[in-house]
Amino acid sequence: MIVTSEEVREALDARRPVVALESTIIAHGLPRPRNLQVALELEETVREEGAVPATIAVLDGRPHVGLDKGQLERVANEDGIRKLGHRDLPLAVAAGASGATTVSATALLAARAGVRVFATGGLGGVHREWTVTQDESADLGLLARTRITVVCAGVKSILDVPATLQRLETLGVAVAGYGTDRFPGFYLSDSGHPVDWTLDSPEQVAEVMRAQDALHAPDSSLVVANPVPEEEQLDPALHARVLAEALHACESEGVTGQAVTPFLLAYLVRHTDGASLAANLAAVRGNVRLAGRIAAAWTGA
Ligand code: PSU
Ligand code: MN
Repeated sequence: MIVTSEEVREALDARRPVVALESTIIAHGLPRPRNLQVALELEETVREEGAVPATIAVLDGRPHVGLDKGQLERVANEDGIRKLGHRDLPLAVAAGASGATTVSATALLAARAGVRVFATGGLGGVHREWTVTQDESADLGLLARTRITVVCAGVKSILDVPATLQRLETLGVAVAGYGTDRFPGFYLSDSGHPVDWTLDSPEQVAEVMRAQDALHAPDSSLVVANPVPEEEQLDPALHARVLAEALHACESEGVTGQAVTPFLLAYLVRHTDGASLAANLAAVRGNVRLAGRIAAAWTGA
């Protein structure tokens, strides 16, 4: 059912490092034409660390783990490419549809294909106004049930960050700051909230992964929260001002469901003159590079 590219299959069979990459950030999180460039660049970054990139998406009803250039182009440029959470996968397969995979769908497909390390920008989570909308990303529930290591810059700052941290605790998902005891804030280096655990090297992360397996703990994820470097973060005052406007616009325009996150991210790009995009890209690049190193430590390469 899952089409694993030859390169990815060979690397997995030989226990060489592989890093899964999601495609929603490409199709729905970044503006065209920059998105395709970024998709290619992220794959190149994984390669620089000696790992094989496995970008994941569904094309014509087939889940793909590892895309060639033409397939990446489809994800970046095709009109009508859907946004698929894990619940959408069987529906997309049966309909023969094409879609980009969110963190939840990517983590599921990666784990099924045998890929253990995954890099993204920021996780989805509990939205502000949760008590009214009940909007909580399916990312969290899936990560509570899937054995994968996710390298991210925390959760998107458009969310209710403390509520999301609490939900991760409740769900039993392990969270560690990478080189920091502060939980990163996606566009910002520090969300203002602490984390209980700090890991300082790819080898330490791999040790935790081995301990997860040795303990036969429930099949949950390890979240490695890697902050964007302070010199590349979005100016916190600008972030606070534009985010407040974005949340207001989202509500007054009646945006709901899957459209909320892309709407807010795009609003920030427009109203920060691209500064939020620069910070988002800096965060993703750093995460992808670290994921390559973790994958290498994990496979002992
Ligand atoms: N990280 C980014 N940009 C994004 C996303 C993550 O830097 O666009 C995507 C991920 O695919 C994540 C999704 O799973 O946003 C969350 O969407 P929702 O809140 O609708 O679950
Ligand atoms: Mn949502």
